[in-house]
Amino acid sequence: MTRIVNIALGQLGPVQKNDSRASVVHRLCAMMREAKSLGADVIVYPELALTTFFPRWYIEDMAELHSYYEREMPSRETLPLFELARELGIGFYLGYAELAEEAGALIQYNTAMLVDKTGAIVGKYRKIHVPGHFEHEPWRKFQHLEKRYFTPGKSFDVHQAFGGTVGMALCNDRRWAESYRVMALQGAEMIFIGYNTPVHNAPAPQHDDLSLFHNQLAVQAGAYQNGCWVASVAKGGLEEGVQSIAGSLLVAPSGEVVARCITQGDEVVLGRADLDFCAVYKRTTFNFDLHRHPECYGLIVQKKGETRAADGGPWVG
Ligand code: CDT
Repeated sequence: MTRIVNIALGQLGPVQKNDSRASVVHRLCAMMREAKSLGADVIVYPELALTTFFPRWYIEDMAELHSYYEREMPSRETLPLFELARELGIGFYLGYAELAEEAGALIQYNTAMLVDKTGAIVGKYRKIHVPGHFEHEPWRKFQHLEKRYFTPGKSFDVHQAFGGTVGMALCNDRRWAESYRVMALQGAEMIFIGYNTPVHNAPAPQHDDLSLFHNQLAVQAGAYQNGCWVASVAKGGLEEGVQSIAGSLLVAPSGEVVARCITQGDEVVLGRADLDFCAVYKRTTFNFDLHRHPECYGLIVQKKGETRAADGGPWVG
């Protein structure tokens, strides 16, 4: 049995505030059809793909805020995606804002789901490394209020799908070595990541010129150090006056980029992932069983940070 998975990068261009869910789903469906025509088994869409990136605004009205979240999945507006997946026999990963009811309370998550070729949800992931800030900070050109709008998730799980082991992450997670490693320790062979990354990060404007470089650096390192395929997909372009990086890519377990989007808009690019190629790294250089020393890594889970009082306390993100 071959273990080739054809992975389509389903990069989205901007979604403006007044774009309806139906219009976005229409774009996603067109991309799904194109991916299928290229021979894709699965298409990876971005983070918060169904709406504009609303954490750029301080929204006090709860009804307005909650209009960006999904209360159920599939919802009436997203059902066509599930139906098309089943009709075409193609899976998808999709990021969206989730409003979950837990013990009578509404909890807001930044979520991704994995859907198989029958249109069934295989698993969900709730973003753990939620970036940005909690309070309104008017000095910024635009806000990044993810910490206000999303409760962090609790675990990086893996799922059996498309003939292999799949993990999911979202945007800022891709910058953290821990994300990949926890999934790789569960045997992840493919990791799907959606992102929305503004070029400008107000607390660290000196990084703005490096935002595409850092995106690629993080994903290449994560793939190589864990012997995984990583598909990382943007919502890019100029959205409500804010420029976000595009640069979606598929990286092999060797750390090499094997497919890449080249525009700032809706774009489908196919990459061929041989899952057996993971073993070339997982059984040699990164053979965890042979080479890891967990007895030396205790601090990683015992300690959160290394902030020194002399630095004047924690910096902002
Ligand atoms: N969506 C998301 O996680 N974006 C972040 C930008 C953080 S800047 C406060 C990212 O890591 O790309």
